Amino acid sequence: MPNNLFQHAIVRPPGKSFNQGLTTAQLGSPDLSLALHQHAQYCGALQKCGLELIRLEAEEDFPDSTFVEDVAILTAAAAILTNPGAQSRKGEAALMLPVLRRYYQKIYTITSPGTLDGGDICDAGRHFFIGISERTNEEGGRQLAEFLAKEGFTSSFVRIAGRGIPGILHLKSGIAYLGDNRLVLIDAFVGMPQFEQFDAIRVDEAENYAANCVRVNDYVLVPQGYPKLHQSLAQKGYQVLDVDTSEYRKMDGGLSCLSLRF
Ligand code: CIR
Repeated sequence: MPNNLFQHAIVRPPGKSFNQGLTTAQLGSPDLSLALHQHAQYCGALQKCGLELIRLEAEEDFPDSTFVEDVAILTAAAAILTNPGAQSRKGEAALMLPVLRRYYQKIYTITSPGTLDGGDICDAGRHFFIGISERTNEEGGRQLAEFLAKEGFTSSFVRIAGRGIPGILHLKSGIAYLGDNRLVLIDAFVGMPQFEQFDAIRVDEAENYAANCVRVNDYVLVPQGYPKLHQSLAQKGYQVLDVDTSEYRKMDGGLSCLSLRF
C-alpha cells in the first residue's frame, strides 16, 4: 500500500511566455502547443491516479509559473508558502496564497532573507530532506525546518550547491521518495550517509533526468523515454505511467514540478 495517499493536485498550464522562463538546459526553445498537449496528458495521468485537479489559469507575467511545486510545501495539516530563490519567480507565491487558503487553515510563510523552492524539498514520510541549492539558502531551510518541527516532522539538510552535479537544479532533480522506505537516487547521491537507511533504486547516469519521478497513490509517474528506470520500477512491482515532459525539460523542469499534490 502506498503511504502517500493524495486526493488533489494543483496544476497550472504554461502560458505564451513559457519560453521566456529560466533555463540552463540548452535543449532549444519549447514548443508551446506540444507543452500544452503534454500538460493535458500529465493531468490525465494524475486523474488516473485518482486525483481531483484544481486547475489554475496560465499566468503570462510569470513564465515559470507552470512549475507550481516550487511555491508551496503541502503537509496533511499545514501548508508552507515559499519565497522562491529566483527573482523572476518571487511573485508566484502570492498567486498561490488564495488557492492554499481554500484548503488549509494553517499556512506558514518563508520570508527573506530566507529563500526556498519546493523542488528542493523531498518529503520522505515523517522526515523531510531539504536541499540547500542555488535557490534554497540555509535561512530558508532553517525556517522550513522550524515549521515542520511544529507539525511533528523531522528534517535534515542535503547540500547540493557548489557540488557541481550536472543537471541538478533542485534536490528533487536527483532524488524521489517512493514510499515503502524506497528512494530513487542518481549516482551523486548514492552512498551519502543520510540515505543509507533507505532501499535505493539507482538511476543509470544516462537517465538522470528520470530521477524526478513521482509516486502518486498506486502509480509511479516517470518521464517518457527512460526505459531502464521504467523497467527497474516495474520489476519492483510498481505500476508505472510514462508521461512525456520533453518541452518542460527544455526549461529545466520535470514531472514533480508540474503539480502540488495533497
Ligand atoms: C526554474 O528555473 O525555476 C524553472 N525554469 C524550472 C523549475 C523546475 N522546478 C522544479 O524542478 N521543481
